[in-house]
Amino acid sequence: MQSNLPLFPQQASTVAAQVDWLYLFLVAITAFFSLLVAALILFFIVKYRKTPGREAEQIHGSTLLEIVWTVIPLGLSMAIFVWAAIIYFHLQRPPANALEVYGVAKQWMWKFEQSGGQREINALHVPVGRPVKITLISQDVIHSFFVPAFRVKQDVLPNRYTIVWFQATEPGAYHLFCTQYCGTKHSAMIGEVVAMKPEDFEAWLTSGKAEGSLAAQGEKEFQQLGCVTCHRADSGARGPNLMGLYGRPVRLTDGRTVVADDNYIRESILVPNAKVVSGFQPIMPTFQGMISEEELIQLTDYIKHMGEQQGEPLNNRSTPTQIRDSEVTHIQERMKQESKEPQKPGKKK
Ligand code: HEC
Ligand SMILES: [Cu+2]
Repeated sequence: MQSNLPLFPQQASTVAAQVDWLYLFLVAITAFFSLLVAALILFFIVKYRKTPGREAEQIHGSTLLEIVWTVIPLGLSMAIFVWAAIIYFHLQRPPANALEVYGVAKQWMWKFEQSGGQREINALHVPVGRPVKITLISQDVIHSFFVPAFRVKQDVLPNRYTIVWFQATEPGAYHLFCTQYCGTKHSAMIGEVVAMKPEDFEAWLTSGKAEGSLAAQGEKEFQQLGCVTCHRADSGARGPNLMGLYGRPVRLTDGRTVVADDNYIRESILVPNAKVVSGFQPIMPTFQGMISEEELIQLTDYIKHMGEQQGEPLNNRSTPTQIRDSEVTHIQERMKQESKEPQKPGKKK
């Protein structure tokens, strides 16, 4: 918009211009009324200055004036509200075809992971011309993800996934800032988002040394952590079949129904008893403190894609069988035992 007047950062995403127009409108309105008030003050000072032989006159009420100075600001603020809400709604709804990326913030760095397993620190490579959805979480305090050139900003919270999306329009490297004061090295919590031509991005994806896709790593953890003992179709249905769980409503024992999204799956693993699936016993042990945020993301990604790999109908979930209380304690005991042993298969004797 204004290359020789750097009032705003470069516009490098599809929403950047919309955000700037709204912002310019706010600036214009503010400037217009500030100047109007200042000019009127000057005008009245001169026009109604004290002159001999002229007395001040009191005015009591003017319905016309009242209506005018109520309706005009109301109209203006409603226009701003509706305009901003449209942009906000747009920014809150990532398109379905978005490239999925995960980001973990910690004091004081950004860690990103593509679903193919490519990891980066303080850098994120994305293609231009395709929406990119980032699922963000913090390992410690509240941070905030801000890429000025894209005009997107999203708080990054501990214990809860938040989402930000953008579509880059121009190849280039753009600043990434943390905009939530998060400790002594907050100002060093910076990085860059590198937007590349799609073909360059494909080349970049294959150039790194990924340790296998997120889902593949998640599957490994699913075995190592013993999730399979309860969550496989042939595990005697001690736990629900997770096939096709993602994105579907889940009935809970307390009668509520919740949608199985990223946050639900994360909570199911860390605080299994917070929401117990209807028809099942609360026997699942907590994995709090045993799994890192990265591993949680991998497990979730694995569970997300479980249904797709098998191509089975999504509503083919097993029905629970009754388990006796003795069996419940037995399983919990065994889990405790197993969790004390080293989990890396390589270390087993
Ligand atoms: C001791 C058996 C057991 C183990 C081990 C176990 N779970 Fe569970 N899990 C359950 C049971 C029972 C439920 C249903 C009751 C509940 O919600 O707590 C459940 C519920 C869940 C749910 C919610 C499912 C739904 O249909 O809404 C998820 C997700 C889940 N487990 C993931 C895992 C993961 C990942 C692991 C391994 C890190 C794991 N579980 C280990 C028994 C287990
Ligand atoms: Cu921070």
